[in-house]
Amino acid sequence: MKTLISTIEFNSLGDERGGLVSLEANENIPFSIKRVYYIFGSKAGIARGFHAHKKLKQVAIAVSGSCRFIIDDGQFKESKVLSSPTEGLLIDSCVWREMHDFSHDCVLMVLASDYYDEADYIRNYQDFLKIMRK
Ligand code: T46
Repeated sequence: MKTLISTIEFNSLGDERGGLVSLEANENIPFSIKRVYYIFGSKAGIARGFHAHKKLKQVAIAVSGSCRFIIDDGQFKESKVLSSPTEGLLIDSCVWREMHDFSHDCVLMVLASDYYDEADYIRNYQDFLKIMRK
């Protein structure tokens, strides 16, 4: 069965001093990284996302705390809790994503394959379904 959740386990290079993870474009991140952003200080009960991207690929990592992603390809939906700085969620193009259940200490770091471009977003779910059913 097709799974929508694809994760990457990063090597922890930590030692007795603490943890360390190294992220390298086209090595343990499967694209050239053009942008990094992070989401933090999320208020209790808020949800984010609710869009898809036409071309953008991303890897999301909860470097602190936790949150829950819903990934939806227009046919199926799957949920994934991110709660480890050594685990990345690969978010492919053309999937609807939602983020829920942010812990107060969540820092969600996202590595993106391209620069910010509002024209790459599909922010209306009905438009997303139309595109996916073509
Ligand atoms: C995604 C999920 C996981 C920028 O100006 N530059 C940026 O690089 C980003 C990411 C956002 N923005 C602006 C656009 C909006 O005016 O910041 C504002 C908040 O962005 P948005 O409402 O799209 O944030 P989220 O948390 O709903 O979605 C974000 C990313 O936008 C999106 O690509 O896949 O995180």
